[in-house]
Amino acid sequence: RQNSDLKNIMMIYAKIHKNYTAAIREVKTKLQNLDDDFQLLHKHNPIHHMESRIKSPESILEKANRKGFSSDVNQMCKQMLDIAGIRVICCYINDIYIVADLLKKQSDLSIIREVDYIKNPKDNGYRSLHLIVEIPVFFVHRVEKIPVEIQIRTMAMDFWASLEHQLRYKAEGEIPKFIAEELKECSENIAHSDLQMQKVHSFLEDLDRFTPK
Ligand code: 0O2
Repeated sequence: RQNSDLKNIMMIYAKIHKNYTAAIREVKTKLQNLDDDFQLLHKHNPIHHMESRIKSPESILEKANRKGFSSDVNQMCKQMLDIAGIRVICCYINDIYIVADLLKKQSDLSIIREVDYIKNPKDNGYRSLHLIVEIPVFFVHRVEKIPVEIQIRTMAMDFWASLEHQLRYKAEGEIPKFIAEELKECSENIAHSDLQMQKVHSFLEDLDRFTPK
């Protein structure tokens, strides 16, 4: 079944790719506009940079099998809310919530799900704010509402998540317990540094605000 399911996905992957690319483009433009306007108003860019990706057919199939989603490809795509993904990397923790709140105010975006892995980190130490949004995309003959997963995190959280992902991939399965403990400690140190950097940034912003020009 695995092979025939993959073949079914491959048959419509060009269409999937085109639709989700359009949705990513729409959401990225919104984020870019917010970042530019925020810079103009507050002399600070909440977004450091962004990355995006469309799930590969293999990864769609792996997740569908793991989560017990439908084998009908159209149904499967409806159930999978992270085929399109954008990662927003911020400088400071407060920036994460600024970006999320500004997105939530946009009337054409629906927030489908929000998971705050910063207030409630995963057991392994993973931290990020996850939003699933739905954006209307206007095509030639139709309007389609397409889900996009937005992961918002600081540079420090991104550093940890990227290396942890690489190490997990290299370990090909369960990471030994002592390594998992090292990684968790590393995540806690990083969280502490994030708070310190936020404190310094807020202090300098206040100083600037209250200094007579
Ligand atoms: P990729 O390569 O980013 O696409 P799932 O975890 O997919 O079974 P769910 O509910 O969608 O189910 O998960 P969740 O936690 O909301 O978000 C999944 C995505 O968050 C992952 O996507 C990762 O990008 C990221 N993520 C979640 N937990 C961890 C973690 O412990 N370490 C790291 N490094 N990233 C994590 P994919 O599909 O796994 O990968």
